[in-house]
Amino acid sequence: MKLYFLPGACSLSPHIVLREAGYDFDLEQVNNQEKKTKSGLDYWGINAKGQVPVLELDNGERITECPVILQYLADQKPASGLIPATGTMERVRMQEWLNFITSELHKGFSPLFRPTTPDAYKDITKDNLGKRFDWLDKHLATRPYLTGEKFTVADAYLFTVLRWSGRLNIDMSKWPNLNAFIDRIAARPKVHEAMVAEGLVK
Ligand SMILES: N[C@@H](CCC(=O)N[C@@H](CS)C(=O)NCC(=O)O)C(=O)O
Repeated sequence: MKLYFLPGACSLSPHIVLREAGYDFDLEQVNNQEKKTKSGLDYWGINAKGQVPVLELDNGERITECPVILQYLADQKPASGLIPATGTMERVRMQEWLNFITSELHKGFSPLFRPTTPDAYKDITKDNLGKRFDWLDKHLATRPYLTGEKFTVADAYLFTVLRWSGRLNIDMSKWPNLNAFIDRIAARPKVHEAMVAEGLVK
């Protein structure tokens, strides 16, 4: 399979999961300005939504949307323990996390990346994110990972979006448990490998 990605973007989360689950996979970097892949393909032809991530299966079928790709990857490798089984209450809780991360955090950050967003709106956006961070910080005060003692796909996704605070100069000192979470996930060997492969760290 192949993952289309932008370095450090939300596509880092399926990239981490591909490595954590032990997949054999290819990576193809996308140039977001030109909407071209590194090998020269028109990215609009890969994903008509123009966004990463796209997971291309060996049969050519393509899957989009972070939470869906994460669930697909983990479901194909149940032994990896990266997601609870479908139909269980634990899976419902996992879906709550993925939905929260995608709608409240991932898309909560998006206006901060747009050069056209007015400063006043950026301030409101940061306030809103701060409220979510307050709650998350309390949650992570008593457990190392979102659902308890085990790393899951939700942690890969949360780590990916929380990393953006550094790029956006959001002062995270108010949320020590979020900082500890970021450090804990970054220290995982497969996460480090993914970040090296995307050129985010040496
Ligand atoms: N709903 C999509 C959103 C994906 C998304 O926001 N991708 C961003 C990077 S984090 C992107 O490709 N942005 C480039 C663009 O929109 O032109 C998902 O969950 O996968």
